[in-house]
Amino acid sequence: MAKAVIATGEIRTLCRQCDMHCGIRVLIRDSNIARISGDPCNPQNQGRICPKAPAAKELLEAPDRLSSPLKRRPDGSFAEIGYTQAIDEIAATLTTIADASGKRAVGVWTGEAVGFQQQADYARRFVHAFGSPNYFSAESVCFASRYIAFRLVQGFYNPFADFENARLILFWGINPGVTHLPYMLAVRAARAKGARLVVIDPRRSEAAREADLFVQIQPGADGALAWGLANRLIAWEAYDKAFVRNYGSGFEAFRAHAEGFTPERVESLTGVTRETADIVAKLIATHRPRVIQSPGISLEHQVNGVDTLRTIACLTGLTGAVDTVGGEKWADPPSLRRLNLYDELPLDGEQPIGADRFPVLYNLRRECHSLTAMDCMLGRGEAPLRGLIVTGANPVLTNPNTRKVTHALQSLDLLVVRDLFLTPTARLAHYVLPAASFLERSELHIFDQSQRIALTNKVLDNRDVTDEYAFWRDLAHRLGKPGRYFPWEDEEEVNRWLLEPSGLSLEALKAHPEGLRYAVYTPEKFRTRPLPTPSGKFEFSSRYLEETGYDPVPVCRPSDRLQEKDPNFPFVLITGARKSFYYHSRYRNIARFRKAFGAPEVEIHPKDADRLHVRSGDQVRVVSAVGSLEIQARVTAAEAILPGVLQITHGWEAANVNLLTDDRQVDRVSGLPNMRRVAVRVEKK
Ligand SMILES: Nc1nc2c(c(=O)[nH]1)N[C@H]1C(S)=C(S)[C@@H](COP(=O)(O)OP(=O)(O)OC[C@H]3O[C@@H](n4cnc5c(=O)[nH]c(N)nc54)[C@H](O)[C@@H]3O)O[C@H]1N2
Ligand SMILES: Nc1nc2c(c(=O)[nH]1)N[C@H]1C(S)=C(S)[C@@H](COP(=O)(O)OP(=O)(O)OC[C@H]3O[C@@H](n4cnc5c(=O)[nH]c(N)nc54)[C@H](O)[C@@H]3O)O[C@H]1N2
Ligand code: SF4
Ligand SMILES: [Mo]
Repeated sequence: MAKAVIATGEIRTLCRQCDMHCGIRVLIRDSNIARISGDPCNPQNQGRICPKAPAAKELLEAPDRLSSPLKRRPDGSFAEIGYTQAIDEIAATLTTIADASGKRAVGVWTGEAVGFQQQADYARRFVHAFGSPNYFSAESVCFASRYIAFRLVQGFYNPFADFENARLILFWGINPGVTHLPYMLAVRAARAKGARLVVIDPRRSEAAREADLFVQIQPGADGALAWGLANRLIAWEAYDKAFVRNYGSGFEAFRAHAEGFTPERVESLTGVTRETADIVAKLIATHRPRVIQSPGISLEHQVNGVDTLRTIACLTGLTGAVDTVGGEKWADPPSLRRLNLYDELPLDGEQPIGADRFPVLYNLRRECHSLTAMDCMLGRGEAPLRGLIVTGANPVLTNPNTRKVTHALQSLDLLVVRDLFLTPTARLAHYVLPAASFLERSELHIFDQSQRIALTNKVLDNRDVTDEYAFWRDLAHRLGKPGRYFPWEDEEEVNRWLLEPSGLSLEALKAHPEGLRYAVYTPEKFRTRPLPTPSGKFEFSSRYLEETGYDPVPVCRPSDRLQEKDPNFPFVLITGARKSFYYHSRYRNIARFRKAFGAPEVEIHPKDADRLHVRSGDQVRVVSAVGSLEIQARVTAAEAILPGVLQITHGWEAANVNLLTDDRQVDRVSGLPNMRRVAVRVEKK
């Protein structure tokens, strides 16, 4: 049972149900959470929160929340088991697997719920200490393409948009009112001061409804549009020549490739009229350098994602918005200790899964390719993967080709899942361990935008669960040797150790849940130090990629063209457009949410619906080359989606769209799967 760490009062902390980490206030009465509201003192969200923040109370107190470790019986049912016994048995099986198939037959997998920073690093540290390079994460179906593209072009992977001072903001398939609320608040403030907003999306998203200009593009055609904009800026000589000359490399090759993207060709590749594309190019030319290119996940869920994102990253160079006020700023990282062990304990000679196929992913991110892991589990891959510990992820609902994912996980000798609930992934596990939620642990968070570090305050003590640190520590200690890599008693000790070089104390951070500034932003750092790219320059063309066997200039491939329709699969399906109430597979067990947004549905244009004699509420079957599912139709307004394009949000067990997505259609550089341009047909039931 969970009990608040104080009997009555208010605890200020951060919501960690998405990567925005908004400030929240948790009101405690009689040792229970009474209410969760926004924290007006937090500069990031200024008191505003999305519906998921107050719902954390219902989520953590949900009747189906796991309260005991479970072990699967041979008949598939689960029996409760003591935590120590579970750790003993898991450690013994890991040792058996390592003895039989080598240490790298063991892997760990972290998901969105523990992703990005400290919590994921515990898992990395564990598997590395164990002696295996096989670390997988949700990032290889999330932002790995953007990370790779921006690091290769600019050196910094995640420049943060200075919305406040921008004059023009381009949203490339991002819908932040739903997905990154604090960003949209900043955009609205900028627009109140006169900034323009252009939204590029095949659907008239919430963001598109607020935009000055909505550019309705065919799914997967963003690379061609970006090249078209580069073509115009170069032809009009309306780009930052001084930046390109002094800090760029490979521009001539880039310019030569841009020449091929004439307005006529771009119109035929994107479905965007040349007049509209010209308006966008003119807006950029007028407002540069205070122009922001903000790409969303849709550009990554494409087979040409890295190159599309490299082209967009290059536009920032053309506009001179690199590390500038009103453009895309680069944050300095804080001085913190690192939990990963790559420097201390190199795993030379250990071949990580997928590193041969996707060397750039491994070299830049030190993470393995999770889709290739499925083949390894099925005995069809380059090496055996026999044991896997999954935490904070639900790959059965979130990874492409669910049938294959399910078979792969079922074929393991050991699957351990740490979660709050018995999810479809957990139901396949040999052991399920109840995990601490974000209010039941304490961790550091970096806000790069404002260069602040914050610490989340633990709100609840819950003896039924273990936090991420305690779990990896216990398992490492039980395994003997790796125990020395987990010397800290608890996460508070870890936090103190991580903070030491920063000069900030844990006590000071506890007193300031909104965070403390660790550095002041200095613009245009490239003037005084080389860019952190291989050449030290802004790379319009990448020699590193060429040497690794890829195109040096970001190429817009024919596969990016409006695909020639296979008559069997005439529709293009976008998957995963987010809804504000849900987060991937989470929150479907909150009754209030299901009432507000009940059933999974396929969005369809009225013309297509008419042709198929489908009405809103009808059940239809959607079929791809990989699988099929039954789902309810919702006929949209005429301008809400392009004809021939459908949309299904992922994360529903009842109509799991990843039954349709294909794990073989991947980006050549990053290995990220195509989730936004899936060829399907619709059959009326
Ligand atoms: N409420 C909520 N918030 C979330 C999440 C969640 O599940 N729920 N998930 C979080 C995570 S992990 C991520 S990665 C982010 C994603 O954040 P976003 O990128 O904002 O997310 P999406 O809603 O998937 O996509 C935004 C828009 O892209 C459009 N789109 C689809 N295909 C294309 C295309 O080919 N080109 C263009 N230009 N647009 C296209 C869709 O129609 C959609 O309106 O959201 C985060 N925030
Ligand atoms: N078709 C399609 N599929 C997609 C996408 C898409 O757009 N289309 N988007 C992809 C993207 S961008 C991403 S990031 C992935 C996300 O993929 P996942 O990370 O697999 O997604 P979640 O559903 O968020 O899974 C998180 C799990 O962690 C549990 N959990 C919650 N809090 C905690 C905690 O504090 N500790 C632990 N240990 N567990 C916790 C939740 O109950 C849930 O089961 O999905 C991808 N899948
Ligand atoms: S946007 Fe919503 S879920 Fe994300 S941190 Fe803010 S309040 Fe929490
Ligand atoms: Mo994501």
